[in-house]
Amino acid sequence: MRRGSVAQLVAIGIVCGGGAALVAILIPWLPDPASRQAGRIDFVFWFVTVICIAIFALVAAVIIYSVLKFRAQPGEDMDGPPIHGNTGLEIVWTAVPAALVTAISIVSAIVLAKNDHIPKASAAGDPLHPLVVEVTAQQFAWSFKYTGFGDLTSATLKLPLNKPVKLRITSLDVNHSFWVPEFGQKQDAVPGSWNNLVITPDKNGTYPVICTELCGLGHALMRSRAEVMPAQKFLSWAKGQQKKLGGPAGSSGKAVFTANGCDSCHTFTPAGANKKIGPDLDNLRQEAQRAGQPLEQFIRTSIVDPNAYVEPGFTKGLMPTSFSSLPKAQLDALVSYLAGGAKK
Ligand code: HEC
Ligand SMILES: [Cu+2]
Repeated sequence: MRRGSVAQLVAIGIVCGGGAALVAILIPWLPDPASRQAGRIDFVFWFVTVICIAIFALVAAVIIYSVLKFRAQPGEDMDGPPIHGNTGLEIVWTAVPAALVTAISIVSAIVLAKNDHIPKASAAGDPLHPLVVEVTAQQFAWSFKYTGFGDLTSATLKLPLNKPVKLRITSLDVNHSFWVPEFGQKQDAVPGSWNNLVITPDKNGTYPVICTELCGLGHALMRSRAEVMPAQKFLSWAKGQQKKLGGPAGSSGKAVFTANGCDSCHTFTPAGANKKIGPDLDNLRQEAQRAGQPLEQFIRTSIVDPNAYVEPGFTKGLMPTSFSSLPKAQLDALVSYLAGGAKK
């Protein structure tokens, strides 16, 4: 092969590889990672992407060069020269991909093992190392329970910065899947089993929690938030929340309301809630009348057995049925809070 042809081949390869690299770099395919695990996964993505771009550049260069150079001239109708295999070339194009695929497997295996591993705590007795959170999915809501904090529950996933968190994920009904794009990993929520996911958030902020398994009518609404905050702030939130939820009935109703994510579907002015997926709870008095039930009884039944009476114009089965397992004191507090706030 003449030197001029090699230069042309290389030039075409650089143009193709450069174009592919720009597509990879300039388009924001993935959100910025907000956990150590996502950072490692990003590294694997780039490792594979660089290899792919190099191979693409090589293949594209050879194809484009051949199409331009060896095209049949007008009027030329001869067969090309007969070609036998090229042993050297065949060894190279078998050995190089084998080495690359092996390298990708090794890098991926290391990252997977690291991502599942919870390192030892630097200080003994750190209550946040690791923090265990039970994640319960159900049509169509998430709930997060902090077993180390008296089974405190929350409708949003609050997490301390730079602490490894062990999520134990399950479902009460059908298959769901837990996903925070910025944390980089998904994990199935399967009824009857507990699946683990380790996350070490390393950036303060609020990120979406998304269900990524088509789970029924309200699947697209099955969202929550993950809030990453400094460890100290997390501790004072957890302790304050424990106190509020355990407080005397009436004073804790609002805490129960937000801790269970009622505000993610309902409007209720005293709690500052303004969502429209469920009926407006400011109008509970008229709604109870329409259902022909006393106010408090109507509210209680609606919470523990939402499908017993379905407000006209709203979809049956959207409101989670798991609130029947709320501790009695919390349920009482919630009912009197809602009854007290319902407009006359
Ligand atoms: C995923 C969305 C969602 C969540 C979360 C949710 N609800 Fe509902 N809720 C609904 C829908 C939809 C209805 C209407 C259909 C029905 O009655 O089942 C409803 C109905 C109700 C009703 C009856 C109102 C009426 O006019 O019939 C009450 C009371 C109520 N919810 C209270 C609550 C409370 C308290 C919580 C938190 C513990 C809560 N809801 C959480 C969606 C939700
Ligand atoms: Cu779901």
